[in-house]
Amino acid sequence: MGEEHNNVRLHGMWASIYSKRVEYALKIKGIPYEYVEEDLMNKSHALVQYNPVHKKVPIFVHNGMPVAESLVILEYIDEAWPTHTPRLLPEDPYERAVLRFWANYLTHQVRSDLAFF
Ligand SMILES: N[C@@H](CCC(=O)N[C@@H](CS)C(=O)NCC(=O)O)C(=O)O
Repeated sequence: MGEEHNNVRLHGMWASIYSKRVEYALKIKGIPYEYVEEDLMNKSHALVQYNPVHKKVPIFVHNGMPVAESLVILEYIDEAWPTHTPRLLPEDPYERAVLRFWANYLTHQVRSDLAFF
């Protein structure tokens, strides 16, 4: 897919570590994007429409197609922009599995440590 056909928008929230994950990934890979700050006390129609299951940020919208869940988004970015280095996930399947384990562990740890964020 050519760069000129990429319309990338990120719906996030300034204090969300999950949103930050995706912001950093886009910056590290040099992918231009539009950022939409969400008020989680007054969620936008777009947020609810794009993530009807969880209604949470981050939501990544690529050419009108929404992707939810920060770790899923990171993998999507790596796969959709394969020539943009560095790669976010290792090539080696075992190393990818180890990374996924620790990413999941941290996600669940943070979730139990911080009730709201
Ligand atoms: N597992 C999700 C967690 C996302 C999440 O918890 N987002 C929070 C902000 S940090 C949110 O949108 N909360 C709004 C709500 O729970 O209504 C991910 O990794 O993207």
